[in-house]
Amino acid sequence: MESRRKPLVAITSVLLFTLLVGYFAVPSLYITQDYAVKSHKPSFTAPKQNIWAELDEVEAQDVYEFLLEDFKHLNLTRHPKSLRDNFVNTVESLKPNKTDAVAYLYGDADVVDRYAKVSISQFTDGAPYFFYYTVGPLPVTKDTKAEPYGYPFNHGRNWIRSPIVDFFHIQQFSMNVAKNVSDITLELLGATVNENDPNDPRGLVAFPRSFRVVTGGLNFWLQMYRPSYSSGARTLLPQGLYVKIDAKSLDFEEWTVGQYYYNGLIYDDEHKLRAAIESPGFKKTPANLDGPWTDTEDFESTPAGRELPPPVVIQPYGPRYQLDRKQKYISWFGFEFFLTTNAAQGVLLYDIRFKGERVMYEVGLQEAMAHYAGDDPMQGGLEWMDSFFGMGKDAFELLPGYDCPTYADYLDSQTHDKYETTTIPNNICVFEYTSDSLLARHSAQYSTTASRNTYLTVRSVSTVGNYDYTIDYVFYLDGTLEVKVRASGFIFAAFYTTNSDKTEDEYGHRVHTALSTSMHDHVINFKADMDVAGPKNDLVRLAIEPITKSYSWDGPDVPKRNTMHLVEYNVTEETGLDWPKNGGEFYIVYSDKKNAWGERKGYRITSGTGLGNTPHLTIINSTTLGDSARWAEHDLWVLRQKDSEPRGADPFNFLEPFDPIVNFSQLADGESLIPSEEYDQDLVIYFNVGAHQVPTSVDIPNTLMHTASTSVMFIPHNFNDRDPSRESSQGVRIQLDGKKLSGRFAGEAYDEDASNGELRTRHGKRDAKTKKLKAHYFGGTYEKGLKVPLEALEPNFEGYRSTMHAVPDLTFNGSAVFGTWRKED
Ligand SMILES: *[C@@H]1O[C@H](CO)[C@@H](O)[C@H](O)[C@H]1NC(C)=O
Ligand SMILES: *[C@@H]1O[C@H](CO)[C@@H](O)[C@H](O)[C@H]1NC(C)=O
Ligand SMILES: *[C@@H]1O[C@H](CO)[C@@H](O)[C@H](O)[C@H]1NC(C)=O
Ligand SMILES: *[C@@H]1O[C@H](CO)[C@@H](O)[C@H](O)[C@H]1NC(C)=O
Ligand SMILES: *[C@@H]1O[C@H](CO)[C@@H](O)[C@H](O)[C@H]1NC(C)=O
Ligand SMILES: *[C@@H]1O[C@H](CO)[C@@H](O)[C@H](O)[C@H]1NC(C)=O
Ligand SMILES: *[C@@H]1O[C@H](CO)[C@@H](O)[C@H](O)[C@H]1NC(C)=O
Ligand SMILES: [Cu+2]
Repeated sequence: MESRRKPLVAITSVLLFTLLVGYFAVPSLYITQDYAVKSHKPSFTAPKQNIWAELDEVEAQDVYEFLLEDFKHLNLTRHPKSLRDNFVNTVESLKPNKTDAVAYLYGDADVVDRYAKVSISQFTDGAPYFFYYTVGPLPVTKDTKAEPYGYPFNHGRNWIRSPIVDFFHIQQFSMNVAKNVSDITLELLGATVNENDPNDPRGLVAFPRSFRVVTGGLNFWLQMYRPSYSSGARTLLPQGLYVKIDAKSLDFEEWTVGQYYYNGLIYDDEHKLRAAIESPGFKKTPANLDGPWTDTEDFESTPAGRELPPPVVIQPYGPRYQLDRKQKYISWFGFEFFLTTNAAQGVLLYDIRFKGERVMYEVGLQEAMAHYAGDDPMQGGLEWMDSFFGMGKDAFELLPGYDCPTYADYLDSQTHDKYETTTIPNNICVFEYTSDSLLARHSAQYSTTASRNTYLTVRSVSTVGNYDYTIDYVFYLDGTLEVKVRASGFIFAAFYTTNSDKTEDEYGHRVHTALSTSMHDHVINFKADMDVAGPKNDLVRLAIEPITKSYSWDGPDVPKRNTMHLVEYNVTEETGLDWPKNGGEFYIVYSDKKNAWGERKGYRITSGTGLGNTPHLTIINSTTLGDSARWAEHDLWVLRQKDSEPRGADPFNFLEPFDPIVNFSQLADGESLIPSEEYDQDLVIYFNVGAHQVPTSVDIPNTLMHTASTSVMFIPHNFNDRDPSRESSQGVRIQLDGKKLSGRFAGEAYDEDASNGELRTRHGKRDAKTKKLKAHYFGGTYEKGLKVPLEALEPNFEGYRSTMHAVPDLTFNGSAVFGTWRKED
């Protein structure tokens, strides 16, 4: 019997990890599940290799060494100081073409060669560029080559031009601007920047909204913020002063300070603002000061009951899934899939099968966008594309017993940037959970039957600056798959001037003295490469429509009956769809194969659980987004699957919204979905989750996950011949006493012994009087009381030590694209 040991609380030390080889050198706390009376965990190995696995540290180093040699002519430096240097930026595994992957998974082909996808930062023609290359096959041999990686991109180009050369100078310039007008900031905001300690709680920080990209460089507005005391509440502490910076020149010596904006008015320069302040009648706005109101916890309150811990779920007998940790392969009641990660996207699942049949080749996040609106220069142009910062890079350790049950399995992931590998421990969890509501139940006259709804969840949490996204892939016993995202953390709030001439109330609600929530749309895009019972699929809109019809059996009494019926519409070309009004259509991906009843095997795609329908972007033709996120404009897209279109988005899109490297409109360009020579009916779905968020007072201090959540569900639609959860669910059937036909259909012969063998009994005892089994359990049961160790109920964080999380500060530093920049002398 294998004892299950796993890190309960590992020490997160992103910086430390970069110095140590492997994370095993880092002390961790462990729990032993010595209360597990049986082990359901024989050694388990994936049937195939995980061909999507992220590069390990050895592979990444191999690639770095190869590139340093192969691109010798670029004088690649290991320690870049700015984008004026040439260097290897990011390194990750290149996902194999589906064509090759499928030949390996389902044919006789050899395992697919491993390749890396790298970005190299290169200063060319007086400007910084990022170039994508593939490097392979790996490990490096004399056959290994670096080749431009351009085929998935707009115009086949493998590069983007960066509008930014030097992060240090953006930060420094912004702080210098604020320092130069210290008299103004003191007068209007009651604080000045502290150069020696930018986080001085009494100081100010100047935060650049540096993503309104114009040709050849940047124009940006910056806004003053108070640093938060401790909890990271900076985005609740905007101040009412904004400054425009013209940073179009790649030479920061040429940058200039433009207009100032305060209380609804524009001032051409600091002198004009000074003069106005000194003139009579100048109207000041209230201060937005930090205080206990930004605290995330209330440690003091003691309402009755708070002293008792809440109920928890335990898993005394171990999990029922099987996990191959090395290959990151999971098998659970018919579901089988591979898991991998990368810095930009986080968790990706591949080759999802149910009961041996293909369901999805791939499902994974493409981009997490948040688009704000407001009547000030920060909120009015605010937009984030969080894969740029790194949904995987920013997926930090999970807290056992809180983020996931204590008994979950925790996996690590690795990312590579600027010649270093970072291991983030315990940042993915896998667990089963039993819902508080049943999967199925029925009370018959003489019996009641109940089947528990136990599901499998794969979870990670990405903390991108102010926001925390909990991303779940949930598998249900009937073959349903749910993709769910919940948001928490600090909202990115707007300064509230309390100026009745402004239109600020059109964009949110006032939630503190000088603070307003600011409306925004979260649109989070996923790709689902559907292979429902094989690759040949098509999308059908099954409409539920009203109809007036005569039926022969109605006769003259009812000449015409108002009723409803089903109508099928084939989706015959690549297109975007919105969820239908009144849920009046089902979007079904059908296979060319049929079930036993002659019905086409399908999976229905629908807006799932959480807060209403999943949203698409409200804004039409966003001025900020350009062509960088057209996928946000509809709920669901159906496209042809193509090896040349592996992704619907790219983190570099954030830098060039008006000429994005991935132009989604070119993917969704109306090609025919009618089978033909060049279309073999393999389709791909892109879908969005998220929210139209108008935060309210309950979002202070943090947004709450139970309402800030939506999901999309993939539900078997005649995929099987009957409900497959029947054979896997666990539950009980209670027979009622004293009736011969107990629990059976009328007329069915009663055979006292019939149920003996099939159905388990708890103690094999029959009712003394009737001789009948009273309760028939199906699936395992708990047989006796357990001594549960405290750790199963309450994780032990004593001795928890941790160093800094590399949460990005939402400037360019620390992003998946730019990596971490360290000042070096
Ligand atoms: C690399 O360094 C050599 C020698 O200093 C120099 O001649 C060459 O121009 C450099 N190449 C690049 C691309 O910077
Ligand atoms: C970038 O981030 C790293 C790690 O958080 C930090 O040490 C460094 O000072 C930052 N650089 C800039 C320019 O902000
Ligand atoms: C700050 O003021 C100094 C002195 O007037 C000036 O040289 C410098 O350019 C100013 N810096 C910024 C960022 O405005
Ligand atoms: C829709 O597609 C199915 C399957 O390809 C086909 O049998 C049917 O005729 C199509 N219906 C219409 C109205 O084109
Ligand atoms: C979107 O806006 C741009 C200007 O920002 C304009 O050139 C373009 O025609 C607009 N496109 C559509 C489809 O409205
Ligand atoms: C993958 O597919 C693309 C697009 O068809 C093709 O250009 C590329 O060569 C393929 N890669 C491999 C390794 O076959
Ligand atoms: C993106 O693709 C669409 C459709 O092909 C096209 O109209 C648009 O001009 C493209 N945008 C860019 C910046 O190339
Ligand atoms: Cu939000």
